[in-house]
Amino acid sequence: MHAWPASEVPALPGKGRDLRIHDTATGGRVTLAPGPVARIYVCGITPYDATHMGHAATYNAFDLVQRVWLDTKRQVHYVQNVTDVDDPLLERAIRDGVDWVGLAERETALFREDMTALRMLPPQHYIGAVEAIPGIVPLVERLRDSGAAYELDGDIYFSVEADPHFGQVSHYDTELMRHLSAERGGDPDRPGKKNPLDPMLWMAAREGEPSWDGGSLGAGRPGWHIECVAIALDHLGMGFDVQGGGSDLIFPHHEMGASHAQALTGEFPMAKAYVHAGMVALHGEKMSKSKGNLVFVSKLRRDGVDPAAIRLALLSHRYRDDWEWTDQVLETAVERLGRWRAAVSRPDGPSADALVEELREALSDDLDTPTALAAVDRWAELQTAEGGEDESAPGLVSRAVDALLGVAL
Ligand code: 5CA
Ligand code: ZN
Repeated sequence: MHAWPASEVPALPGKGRDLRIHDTATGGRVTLAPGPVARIYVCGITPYDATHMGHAATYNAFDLVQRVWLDTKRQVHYVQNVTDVDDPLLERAIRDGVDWVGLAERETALFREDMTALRMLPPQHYIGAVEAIPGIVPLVERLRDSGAAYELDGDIYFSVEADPHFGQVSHYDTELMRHLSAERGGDPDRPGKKNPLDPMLWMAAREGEPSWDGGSLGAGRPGWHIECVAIALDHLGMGFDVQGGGSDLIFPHHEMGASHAQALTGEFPMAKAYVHAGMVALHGEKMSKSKGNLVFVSKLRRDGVDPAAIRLALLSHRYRDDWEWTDQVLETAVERLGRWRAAVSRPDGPSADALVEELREALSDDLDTPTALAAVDRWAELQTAEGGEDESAPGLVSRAVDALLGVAL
């Protein structure tokens, strides 16, 4: 699949700091020191509805991770998937009486537009689950042939006991795992499974549902976790730097994915850090396609809201926190954008060298965006109150806010 156009990332004087980020697996901060090419996999959308502020907040967090790396003069190898065949997508297509392929294409196209408008850096590899199927089949066959997977009435399940490190991403207890598995696409109550938590790797063709040639597996379609793992291993290999997504993906998705990859390769860990963004809520409940309590990026854009203001609204919260979207959050961002733009539109101003370092320090500190915004606020206030004589300052502030925060002033 094609991704979306990249906005240019201005180079800043000096060099950024290495990222210290919270890793779900170790439960603490890790300092990431990637090689010259940092490797990141971020779980993509299931394209049955438009991009909402929760999605945007999560992609914003991983966009910042990349901007910090780029500022340390590294390259970034970024991979993202599209879950373009899965139960919720098929269910929505049936509900609305539309073709599931068309639905997925339309919503993916809208997602690309939203990401472009928000200046999110595009992945180098943007891969759909459907196009990944030829690579998924041999992985499932390997897992089955090595005894890490088994068949149940034609479906193939992964045996969680096959990975000695199973449980080391989420550290959840069995009861919670079982509960979340049932809630998030698993089938812990299906009779005949070796362990109720075992996730499906390959689902045998069902009447009225799309299916693909699965070689020795028979016709069917892939399970959710193996889809992301096949794409990640194909394009990044084991031991990549960051596996990213929202906190609702910690279990089962990222736990199972890591176990699939570790059982396949015998290597540990799949990723150096498992990074999770908090959940954005609306009216007190997690924003979710299934509940329908959504604020869409595309709707705000149609209403004439500047995408830079949407981005500032996202940045005003710490990425790991759960937070609530309100009109006030957006109003504050619109007002802040106006102040910043006025401040950089002057021909000169107070020196911004210290500000660039403050931004670097804040972002390298587990993406502390509220502190970063406060630093720019202070420069803008000083500019308004006293001005300054540094002719390079307004341009430097614009470039720094663009390069590090993805906001075009
Ligand atoms: N296709 C899978 C991942 S392989 C999926 O979870 N798709 S999704 O469309 O449901 O979500 C896309 C991303 O947005 C995921 O990282 C998910 O954790 C995140 N996300 C979904 N809802 C919210 C929310 N309310 N707040 C923050 N992030 C969210
Ligand atoms: Zn995923």
